[in-house]
Amino acid sequence: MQSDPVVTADIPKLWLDEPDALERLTKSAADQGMKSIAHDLITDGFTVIRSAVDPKLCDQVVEDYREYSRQNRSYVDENLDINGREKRLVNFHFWSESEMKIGTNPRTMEILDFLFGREACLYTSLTFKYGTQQPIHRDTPHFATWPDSQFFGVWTALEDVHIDAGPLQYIPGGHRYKIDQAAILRRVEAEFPELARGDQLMKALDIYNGEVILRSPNEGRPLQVAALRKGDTAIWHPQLPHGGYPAANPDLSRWSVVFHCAPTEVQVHQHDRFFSHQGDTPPPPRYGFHEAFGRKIAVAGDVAFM
Ligand SMILES: O=C(O)CCC(=O)C(=O)O
Repeated sequence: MQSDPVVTADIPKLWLDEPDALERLTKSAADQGMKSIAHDLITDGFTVIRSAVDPKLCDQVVEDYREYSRQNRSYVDENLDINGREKRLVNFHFWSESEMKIGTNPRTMEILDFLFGREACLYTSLTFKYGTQQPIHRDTPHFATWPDSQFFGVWTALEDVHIDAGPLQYIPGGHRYKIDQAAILRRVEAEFPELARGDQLMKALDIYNGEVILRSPNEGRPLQVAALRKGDTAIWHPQLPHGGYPAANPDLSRWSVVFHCAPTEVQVHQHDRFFSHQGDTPPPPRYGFHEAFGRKIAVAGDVAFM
């Protein structure tokens, strides 16, 4: 059964981003493991929880994906990238109970509750058979919230990641510099008044992404490649510049899943709102929830390749 959006006024800023975050952490009654994760996210914007997920659950997701492919052969074949490899599969947690179990992993969710200071939920997910080789980017334009940065990417390796398969890459500390997205949109509106609104917003996104690529190497510490093994979970801050390292052998699999997580009371919006919505009041809610394994799961799109 689907429930309505949960709307709460006056959610405070993410405490990890406050100037006194480290002080608050010292005073917190949280366990050492939780504190160490929060510390990493405050200082680096990235953390790894080793062996967070039972390897058998990881194997089962891969098996479920193979079964999904058998049952949807023509849809899979119609959705290959230019190199003939399967694209990213959105929201596979609605098809695979094992993937839903990974997304709602009790310890990970408890950590997210602590990081948000309120109950966390699942928004959407992406399942990867291959490395994405995605350029360095921030997630904020695609997962926009009011207040900002109420979001974490929560990525689990479903197999040991081979260095040649295009591991995750990120720029530690690169989550702190600011980009004024409203100013970018104003510039685009002034320079390209003839463009349709959707095209102006896409152009603003291109400019924003370009600025992240250009500035991140100078604003953060040296780029890191995450060496993750089956069952390890990484969590990153939405402003962290990250992506998929180029794959020396793009035919190697790199089974993995990323969950996009937010507080239940904060709705996640897309790049159109990110650039154009003004002020502190959030835009109207856009999705309700299912429930699974005691957690709220956003009803935000079906299982589909993208
Ligand atoms: O898995 C990867 O290679 C990159 C994932 C990523 O950048 C993302 O999901 O935002």
